[in-house]
Amino acid sequence: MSTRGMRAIASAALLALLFTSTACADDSGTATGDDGGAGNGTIKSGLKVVFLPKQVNNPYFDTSDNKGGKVAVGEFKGSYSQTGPSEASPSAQVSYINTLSQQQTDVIVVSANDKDAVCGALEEAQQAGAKVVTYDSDTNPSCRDVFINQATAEGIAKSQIKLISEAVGAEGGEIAILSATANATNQNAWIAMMKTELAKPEYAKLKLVDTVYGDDDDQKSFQEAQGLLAKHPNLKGVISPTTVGIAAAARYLSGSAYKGKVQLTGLGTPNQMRAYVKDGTVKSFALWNPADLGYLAAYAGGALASGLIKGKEGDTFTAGKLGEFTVGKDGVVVLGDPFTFTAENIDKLNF
Ligand code: RAM
Repeated sequence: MSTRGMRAIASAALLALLFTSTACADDSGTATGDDGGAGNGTIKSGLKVVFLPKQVNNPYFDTSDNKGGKVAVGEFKGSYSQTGPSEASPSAQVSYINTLSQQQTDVIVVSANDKDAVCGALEEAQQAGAKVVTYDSDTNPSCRDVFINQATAEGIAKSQIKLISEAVGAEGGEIAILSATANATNQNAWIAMMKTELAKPEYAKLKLVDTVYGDDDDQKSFQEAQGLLAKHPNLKGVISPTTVGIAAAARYLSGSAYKGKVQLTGLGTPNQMRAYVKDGTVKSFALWNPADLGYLAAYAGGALASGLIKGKEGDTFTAGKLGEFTVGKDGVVVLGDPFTFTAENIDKLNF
């Protein structure tokens, strides 16, 4: 079978998987904490679980927290809430964490804007009895119990470079990155791996000429995209590995003379990107299911706070409809592989 045929089958299978879990997102399951090996108890009911995203006005986190985390916490009969800053700046989350410590929160689920800035506050929260789960963007491993990683940094980077290479075509040329905040743990890990990937012979014709930061702010990201095009007249493509950045860059390109000429890919939500795939600004982009990420993070927090796992390598726990997961090295649990969205599948997904 051709590589393309195999890829099509693999994509269809992944889409089916994504679909199934999205469709099930509102199912209310049993309060199971059946952990398949790390203890036989169930998750305690009544746990207070609070999600603290990078920022609260971001559709990506609305989905991960309010569509995923909330459902999971409901399943194990805890109390769910989301709180956080409206701007994704390095230290903006600290005062929220301090408040959560004082309120005797059982589980704090946090996506860190800066791996160091929130560490002291999280350690105090742990001393006050909270379990700390990072998701999406990690802190230093020493100040959390587990990190729920959406996909490996290597897997994300490989998919981003492959997508921009396919979009730009065989001639290659100059490319740039429009990232989130300069200190974001997740984007920085992905960018480092993208550079490793770009060093491979098959990508010799792609040249990374700039990396800029839109701070996960729509206006700043729009202006940074505009600035990149003004500064690099030969630019052939932009990778924006942030849902805020890619949507803003797509909006800029679609209203400019660069539409369809300068390629754009990155990590986006299908609902924010649909119009730009349909109008030809973007051929493809990637993401995981944010609802599943939040759902898994909540279950990990529930298992920690119930003493079912300690967050050590080899610990296993069951995350409701997603099944069993094993804690890996450094307390990391991986959700799965990134998924690619194109004109063919974008109408089938809604988040
Ligand atoms: C933005 C945030 C988030 C990242 C996604 C892809 O919403 O930066 O941390 O995971 O994009």
